[in-house]
Amino acid sequence: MMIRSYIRMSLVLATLWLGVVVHAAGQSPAPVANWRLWFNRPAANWNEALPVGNGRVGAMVFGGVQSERLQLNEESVWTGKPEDFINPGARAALPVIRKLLFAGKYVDAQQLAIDKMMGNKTVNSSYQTAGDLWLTFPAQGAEPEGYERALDLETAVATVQYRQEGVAYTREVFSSAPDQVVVLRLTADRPGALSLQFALTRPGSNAAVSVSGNDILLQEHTGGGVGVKLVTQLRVIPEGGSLSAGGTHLSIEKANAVTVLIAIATDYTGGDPRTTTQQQLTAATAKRYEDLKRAHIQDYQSYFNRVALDLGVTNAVYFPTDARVSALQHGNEDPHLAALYFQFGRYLLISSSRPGGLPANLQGIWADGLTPPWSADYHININIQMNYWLAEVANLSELHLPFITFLDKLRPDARKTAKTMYGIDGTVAHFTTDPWLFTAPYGYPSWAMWPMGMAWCAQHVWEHYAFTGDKAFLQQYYPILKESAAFCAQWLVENPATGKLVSGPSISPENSFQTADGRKATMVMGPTMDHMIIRDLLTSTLLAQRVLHQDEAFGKKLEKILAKLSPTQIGADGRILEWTESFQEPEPGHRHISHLYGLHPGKEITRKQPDLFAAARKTIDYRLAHGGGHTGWSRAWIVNFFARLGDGEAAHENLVALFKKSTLPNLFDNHPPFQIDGNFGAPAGMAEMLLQSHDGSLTLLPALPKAWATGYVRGLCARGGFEVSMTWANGVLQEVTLLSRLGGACQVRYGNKAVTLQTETGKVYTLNEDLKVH
Ligand code: FUC
Repeated sequence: MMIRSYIRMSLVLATLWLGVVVHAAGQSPAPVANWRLWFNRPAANWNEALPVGNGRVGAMVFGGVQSERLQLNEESVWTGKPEDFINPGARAALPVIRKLLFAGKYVDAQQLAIDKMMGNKTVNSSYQTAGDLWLTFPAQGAEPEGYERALDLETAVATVQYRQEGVAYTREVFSSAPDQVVVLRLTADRPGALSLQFALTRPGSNAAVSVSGNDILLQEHTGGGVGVKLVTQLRVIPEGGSLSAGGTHLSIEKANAVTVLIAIATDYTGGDPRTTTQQQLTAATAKRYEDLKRAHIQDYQSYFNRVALDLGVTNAVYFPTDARVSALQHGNEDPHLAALYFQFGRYLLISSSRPGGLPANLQGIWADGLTPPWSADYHININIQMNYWLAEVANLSELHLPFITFLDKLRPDARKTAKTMYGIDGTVAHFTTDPWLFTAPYGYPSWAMWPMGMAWCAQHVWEHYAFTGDKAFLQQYYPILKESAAFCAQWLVENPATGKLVSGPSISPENSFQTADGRKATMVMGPTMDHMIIRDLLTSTLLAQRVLHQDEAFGKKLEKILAKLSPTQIGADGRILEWTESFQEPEPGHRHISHLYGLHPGKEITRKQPDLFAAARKTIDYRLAHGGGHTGWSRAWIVNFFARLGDGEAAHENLVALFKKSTLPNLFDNHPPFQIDGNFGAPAGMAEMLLQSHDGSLTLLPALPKAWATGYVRGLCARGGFEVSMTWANGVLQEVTLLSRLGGACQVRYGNKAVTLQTETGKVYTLNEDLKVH
């Protein structure tokens, strides 16, 4: 143990003084600088294990030598069931609560909301593990040598390699989208060297496990009968040697190689999961391992290879990933780790969000045990939205679709909640939901009384269109925008003091303020974020109507509302007001920075409004000065804010803070605990540092930090259907290439220069640092 920690410390120190540039970015990459996470020891816990996934089925690979664990997941392994828990008293209480809030009786209003607005959700629901596969190897005299555990982001294959008693052992693990199974392959360089036992378990001891032929079958009706029916089925295919069965396990003796196939299914979308796993295993068994692997890599690379990024390489790349993270925590510079984190974000999205499936939850698809934090659900007051900030810009547009189809499925319940709770049309959702598709609030108003969940999410429909120009898509999903806008149109009420339209009762997620008599409250009429979201939503809905030539009359109504909507205000101290009035803040460094929605992901605050732009800067500086950014996702959001403010150094500083304070050894984002939103949000912020397209022009390198002085990026996407590649050196743009997918005009900006190009569909335009086409 002591020797191990000595070696690790030496590696850290070596990295520190070896933190020199071995390869300037922009040149062809040094061979070692590839996209791999690797470690020289097995995972000591779940936060060190390596994730593989095909969007639906995932595994965390621990890489133990004598005992290997693959913790398994399937996206629909959920307990619970649909439940209508709308509080029947809501509708009558609504005008009373509004009146109390307008009169400044915040605490009284809050009490009424607890009694009359919060639903009584009685059915527990949680995402859960699909089980664990255990491989047990016989004890050997000698210690393993040359141990390496790795995840190759270029192939999406995890490997474990070591030598023991003169034999080299290799394991490969991947989750195949084409074949819908997890595949594990064990080989050794000496014939007959593989003897081991396989067992399948699930926490809670309620699963029925049986063995038949080459298969182990695990079945459970999750949630004690209130949840999905789960089947996890394992097939062991040895080459050489013998296979024998125990009560609940299978053993292999002296095999040359073994292929293991794992199929997991539930009845979430109907059908018999047992039939599904059987069919998937039959089909995969008929294929050779090499063919399964080839199909997997081909499919995965069709997404992954669309973007290349080089921010520079130092000697740090010679060190294991955990040593790099730890060296960075000691002040080492490692731009390649930032690029690795970016590509890891893309890897995680490809592995947890595929068309036809559920969206990535709070942990993507990877969660251990039966009670993951926050049930690993879909929080819709920032978290799931952040999961998808990366999708379009990082050239993974199709992977955005699970979120949008999920919103579509939320609509019936969202309509019912709007009507029953508030007596109005359209769709509403609150702070969170799950695959049982509820939209009513429950719990405490301090986080739940926020009717803007759907309105924020709906914006993703417009964003997908803005990047792709896909009119058929917009036509199909326009009702998500329209119904949410319809809700907002009726939800807003006039503030008697200002004559402006305000949203309420509502909160500024999940922040609180101090009332005049020193008490803590959360609900108001008119939190700033609500108006920013509504402004964004109504504007996008109007744009969609113009594209689709429909709903003109409704559009006129929206225009009137926009004109009367309460504007974003700047307080006496120069910050953006978070609520309609300036309150004392019990938590000035609060993790939610909701009133900067207009800066990011919204587009209300740009350099075209210098006052708001400066106020946004003050707002974020103030939050940070009071300990802000202390959760992974909050820090990731801050990276995006500074990118939008055009401050590359501050954006980079916060990215490094994310690596230092909120990153686990396997590069998972740490809330704490692990929460995947930061893994998507920070790479999205990195993309914003390199390219922005939210304000009508395409801005190149708007927030390039000194630490990335020389580099290149290929394949980022911009609104208007442009694919952008750039090289830069010593902080200066060298060349930019634009592929116009949709044709049309495009204003390109770099520093103080701007040029407008008239582009043709499918044509490539190359510009130099003066933005001259050549
Ligand atoms: C939001 C945040 C929490 C956490 C939870 C899952 O409500 O306020 O920090 O990320 O979602």
